[in-house]
Amino acid sequence: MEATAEFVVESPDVVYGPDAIEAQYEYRTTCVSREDGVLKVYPTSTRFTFRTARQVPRLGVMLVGWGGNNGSTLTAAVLANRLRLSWPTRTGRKEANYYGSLTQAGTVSLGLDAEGQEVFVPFSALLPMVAPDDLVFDGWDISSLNLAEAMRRAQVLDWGLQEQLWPHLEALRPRPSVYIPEFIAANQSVRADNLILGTRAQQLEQIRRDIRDFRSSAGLDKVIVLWTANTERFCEVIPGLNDTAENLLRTIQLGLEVSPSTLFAVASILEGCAFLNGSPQNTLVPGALELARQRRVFVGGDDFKSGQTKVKSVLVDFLIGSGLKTMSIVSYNHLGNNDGQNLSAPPQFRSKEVSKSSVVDDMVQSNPVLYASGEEPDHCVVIKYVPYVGDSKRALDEYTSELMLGGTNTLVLHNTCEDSLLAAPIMLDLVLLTELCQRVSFCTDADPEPQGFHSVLSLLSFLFKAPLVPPGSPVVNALFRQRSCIENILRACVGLPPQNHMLLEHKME
Ligand code: NAI
Ligand code: DG6
Repeated sequence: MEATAEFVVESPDVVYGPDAIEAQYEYRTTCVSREDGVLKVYPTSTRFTFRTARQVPRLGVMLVGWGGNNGSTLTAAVLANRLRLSWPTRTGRKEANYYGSLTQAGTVSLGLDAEGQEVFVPFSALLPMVAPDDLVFDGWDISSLNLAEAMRRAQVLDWGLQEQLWPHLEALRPRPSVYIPEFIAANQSVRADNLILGTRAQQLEQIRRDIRDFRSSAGLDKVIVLWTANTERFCEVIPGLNDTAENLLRTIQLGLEVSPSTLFAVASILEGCAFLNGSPQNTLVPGALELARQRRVFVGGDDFKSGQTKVKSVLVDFLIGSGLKTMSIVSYNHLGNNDGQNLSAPPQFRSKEVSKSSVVDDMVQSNPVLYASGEEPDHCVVIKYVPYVGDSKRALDEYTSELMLGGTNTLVLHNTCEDSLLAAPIMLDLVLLTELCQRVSFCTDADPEPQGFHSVLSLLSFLFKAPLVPPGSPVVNALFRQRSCIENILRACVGLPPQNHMLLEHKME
């Protein structure tokens, strides 16, 4: 496969204009209704026109928690790639890459060539996307360390790489941020030396000024804000406080309870910037969701789906999908980075426990042959802070499933990895895909008024442990269904049919 492959779709349904790619697309699906005890299935077809603007913007990314392990690692990774850095390790020289990024290191099949072989291109070749090397970073942190010092504190990257990056990162310093001690663990107070003071309303205004300042001083067309700061405790959703956009804005003006992450979400939305939540807490309270909808701004969340949960959303899909009845899932983690220290406090652990535990619901509910209504596997999540292992997270999982005729199958997994090196490429994909979605509009024959995707950008589900979806929309956790959703929607934008893996050409004499 060629590493970079430009392609053109030769079809009367696809027009490559100077400004946009326009594709006519037949969306074929089915409607099901229950009639007299029988499920009636009606194939349906809707004609869509997709329009994708071709001009990629100069894109800025503002990370909340910029000086953390994920924030500093992502910034370092983009710089290392931009500068084409390589460095010695005990197993030989390594070169910068974007492994772990769906858009940069994943591929899609365009179809079969004359020899009947599949032709793959990088995911990023499907539609014009911002190149990660061109991203411009800025952000906030309650800790004042510059990005070089933050990289050293994180202890994620090889020393030879850190040395080369140091002069480039040293000049980058996080902007002061909002610190409300009761939302994160008390053990975080020692790093809180870089703060926006004042009332909640003044803090909101400062965040908004920061976004505007970054946009103008860096000459950006767009800014996306991504929360990668500490996991907060859940906030209560209370009528009158944060249940509507109006109430949430009033709450901020009155200085009533609002979490720092919700304050950042509101500031981003008011500035017209997409906001993505990489942590598990319920930042996007109903009032924030309503505000996003009113302002037509994308929001996405919650909690990056990086290692253990990604495997879980494949493995349980495999088990239940192949007809085995998974009855128990037990997941232990221990890690020694600052995230682990913050999660050692019960309210912050609780936020993570909730998001890590919700990830098999759709698979269980998809199989009424195995599970009676309301029945679900036992699911236990344990996280322990073990400073010595640093960012190298250990995840141990045990899956126990019932086999036919009373048999039992127990699978045990041990997964060790640098947590931030898994999270950073996911952050990259989130930003690149969100930006791309901002350039896509569509209409149908029945509703010719062009519209964009719903403000709750559920297309990003692949990248989140507890995907936010529009009200009433099914939540999909199964990883390959999530991946197919992204791939097939992007294919639709260039008039390609969904990937069906049937390979009928090879099933005929
Ligand atoms: P970290 O603790 O190294 O970084 C978080 C940073 O946020 C710290 O530098 C801290 O000073 C800063 N911070 C805390 N409150 C802040 C506020 N109000 N405003 C601005 N900055 C603030 O943690 P790490 O490893 O970078 O993870 C970040 C988040 O991503 C955590 O919530 C973690 O649970 C979540 N996450 C991480 C994954 C991974 O694989 N690394 C996967 C899924 C989620
Ligand atoms: C311990 O689980 C710490 C967490 O922040 C995780 O490392 C992070 O959420 C990644 O979780 P997972 O399940 O996607 O590997």
